[in-house]
Amino acid sequence: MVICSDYNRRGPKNIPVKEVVDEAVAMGCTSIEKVLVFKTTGGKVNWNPDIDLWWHETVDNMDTECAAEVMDAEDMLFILYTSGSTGKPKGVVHTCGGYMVYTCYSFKNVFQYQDGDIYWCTADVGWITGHSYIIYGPLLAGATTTMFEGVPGHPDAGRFWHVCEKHRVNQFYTAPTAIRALMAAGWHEPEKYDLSYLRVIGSVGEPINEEAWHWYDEKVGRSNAPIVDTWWQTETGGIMITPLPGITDTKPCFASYPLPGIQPCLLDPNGVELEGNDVEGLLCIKFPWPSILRTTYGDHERCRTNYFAAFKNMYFTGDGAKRDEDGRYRIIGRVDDVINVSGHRIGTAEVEDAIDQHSGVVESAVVGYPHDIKGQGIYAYVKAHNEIVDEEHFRREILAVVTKEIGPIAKPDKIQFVSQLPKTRSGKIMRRILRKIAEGQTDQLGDTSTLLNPECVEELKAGALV
Ligand code: 7RM
Repeated sequence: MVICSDYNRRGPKNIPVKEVVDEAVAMGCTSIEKVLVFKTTGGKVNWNPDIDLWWHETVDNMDTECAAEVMDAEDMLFILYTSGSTGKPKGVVHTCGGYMVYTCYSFKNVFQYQDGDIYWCTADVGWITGHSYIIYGPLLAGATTTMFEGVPGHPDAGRFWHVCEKHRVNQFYTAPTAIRALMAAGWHEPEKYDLSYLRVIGSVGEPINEEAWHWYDEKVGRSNAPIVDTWWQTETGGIMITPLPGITDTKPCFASYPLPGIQPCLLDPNGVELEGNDVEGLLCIKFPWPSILRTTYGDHERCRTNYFAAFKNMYFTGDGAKRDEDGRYRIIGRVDDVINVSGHRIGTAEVEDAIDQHSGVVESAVVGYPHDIKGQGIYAYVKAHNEIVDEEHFRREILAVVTKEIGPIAKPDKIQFVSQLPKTRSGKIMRRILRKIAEGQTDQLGDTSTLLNPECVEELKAGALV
């Protein structure tokens, strides 16, 4: 059974959720027997009486008692798909016992939740942050958790602060991309609201830049609500590295210290652990924790090679990090081909796969570049089969394919059409060059002599969209 709404509200737009579900069912999700639809907007929907049921007509006739199903601690709880450096997204599997123990424990401690508090996490529930810290952690802890349907900037840049004031929110948890967008849209906006109930404010999803950290601290937290810069991943299930409010001194851009029980370490590329402080390396975890991923759905070997084979007896996170003179961690970002767009992990390979599905495309290469609001933007280099007649039309078609295959979040911000991509002799695309061009640093391309087709560099530079 699928439970969905007719539409979701997203700022001024209504998203046709039922229509998306209809399409999935039609495409061959043969296991689906019923679709239970909650009427949110009452907008127009297609109705198949064989499988569709209205929520309001169905629940009225239901028993109010429902016996809990007994589960084994290691039974699967959910699968959440996440991007890696290669191939299709992996289905990260979490199980009942460990995940619930850890999200409850970390929620209570990181947010210092007290009875009677009102907590609000603005994440999308479809992201691991929504799973762990809107639903499981807070509800297991008996907390009051706020759910918000909308976007930060609608109807204006004061929306979040208005909700905080109205519901007297005590703990507020959001992402740097939202902070930067709100900061740009209304530097003084938070001052118009009573935010005196806020005791802890959190950040998650990507490195928070220093300017955004200070704005969040001063304008939102009024220098009186510690920022918890929480580092973790879909695979870790819950928060791993974070300051603890009132216990750890905060430092801009630093996720700081691991939670009790978590054992991070930094390795050099040869897998040698870097001892002591003031070092930088690949972030690994030495010892398992309750909500560690159990497998990648349908492919256990892939889980092993992806996370546990890079370095012996270690979980490898895919992130690089620094440890300062006091042992605090600062996360630098992904070391693999993964772009972090507004806190969403997007594999460059996935976007390339989607673009390549357009029949007019020969091949493509996707890289990230610094973006003021999103953290990173998506830059695509596309080689077409034939001469392009209408670039704008072609661009729109490519964006439509990406939206359909992955989702609107993966739409390239920039598409540069090229006659060839820079290739090494072994046929690998030289992403380093493409990354530099996308960043506007054409004077820092480095050695291009190992390219099979060094002549393409001038064309790439001339056509750069910067
Ligand atoms: C919770 C979540 C995981 C990746 C991770 C990092 C990046 C997350 C922070 C961060 C710097 C942070 N799960 N990341 N939190 N980088 N500081 N506080 O985001 O699976 O979607 O992404 O996100 O690169 O590996 S996720």
